[in-house]
Amino acid sequence: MPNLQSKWRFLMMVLGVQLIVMALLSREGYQKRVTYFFRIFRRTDTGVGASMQNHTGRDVYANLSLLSKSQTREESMPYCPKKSPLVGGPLRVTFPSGLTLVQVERKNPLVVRGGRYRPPNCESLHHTAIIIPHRNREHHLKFLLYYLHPFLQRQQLNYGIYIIHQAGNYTFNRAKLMNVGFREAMREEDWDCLFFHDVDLIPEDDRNTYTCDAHPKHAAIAMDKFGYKLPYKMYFGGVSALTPLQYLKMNGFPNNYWGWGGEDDDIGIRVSLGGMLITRPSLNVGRYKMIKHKLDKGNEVNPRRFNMLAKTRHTWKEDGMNTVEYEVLSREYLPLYTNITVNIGTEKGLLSLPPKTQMAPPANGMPKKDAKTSLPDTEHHPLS
Ligand code: UD2
Ligand code: MN
Repeated sequence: MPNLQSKWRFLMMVLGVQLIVMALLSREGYQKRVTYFFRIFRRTDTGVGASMQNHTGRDVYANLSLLSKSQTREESMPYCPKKSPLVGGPLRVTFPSGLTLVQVERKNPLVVRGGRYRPPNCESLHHTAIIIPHRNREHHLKFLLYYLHPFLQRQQLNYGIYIIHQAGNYTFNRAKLMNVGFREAMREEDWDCLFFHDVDLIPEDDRNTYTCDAHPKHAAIAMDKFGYKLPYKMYFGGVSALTPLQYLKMNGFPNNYWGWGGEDDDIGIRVSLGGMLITRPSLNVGRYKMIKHKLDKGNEVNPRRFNMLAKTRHTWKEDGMNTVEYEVLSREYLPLYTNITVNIGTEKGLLSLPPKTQMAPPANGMPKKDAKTSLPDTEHHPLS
């Protein structure tokens, strides 16, 4: 049986230990240790979700339903904030089979005829047109629309999407289609920024804002196909953004690059010939996934591209926006985009025009032209 003295000694010991523990805890490191403990608990609670987020990002449609359609637009709405509260960072990008344009429409109830949108509750600070050169890539277009619409809505932009569809089977000409897109989009609205966008590039981070900078912007800086790195310093391919003034300052894009390659470098050279610099988002923001594909039939590698690039400094003023010639075959205001089908001719110009029915075959997934929503068919544009 322990006597009273040893009980007393035991009690003192316990008290002593407690005092030491308290003294330790109240020292500088206390807070750190407590935080550490809490972090351990939090990690076990939400670890899976958190790590999934870091690697795969958010659903591009998350929280978009917060934008309600029911509210009627008031005459004088406040401007949207400089930084949209819906922008959050990395997005999850996958390409599920079976997606249809009707599903994309349903997911985007606030997008109106011609692929136009403006925020329902505030006046946007930015009016951006997206110009997409296109032929026979309906499968890619569907995915791009699925991701691009909510992406742009998250950024509270007033925007419109234009597909510039090259008619016929003659060699593809990406840069000339961009010139057409510029002219045709500006005819419709006083856009303050134009995004020139490959159909197969999906942005992976909504902080990559689709607005223009003080200098031409190259947005697709980090692509999966280049290991999320810039392939070379002057690279200007994929997705780029210019104000109308910047675009005209460099006389737009070249019209004479037929087939794959070279035109993006020519455009990069024009930026500096126009006395401008290239701006870029950071590597972790300007991220894109390219939908895998092979080189298209009708877009064979252009063997003359290096010779042409060597001459850009002599040719840029004589070839570009000031000389682009084309014929608009149809303009369709579809639910998710405006489709402009265009005859851009060949190297020799706009000489032989086949009958219209042969020039613009109805593309898969593209509704037939609706007489009510189309402008007059034939407009010739030898531009001054
Ligand atoms: C690279 C560049 C691209 C361009 C091209 C050379 C990237 C991510 N992009 O793309 O900006 O400089 O090289 O020309 O590095 N298209 C059609 N139908 C066709 C052919 C092309 O719609 O039959 C359009 C479409 O928007 C496509 C774009 O042209 O995304 C570029 O063509 P690509 O995707 O075949 O070339 P790619 O991926 O090598
Ligand atoms: Mn591509």
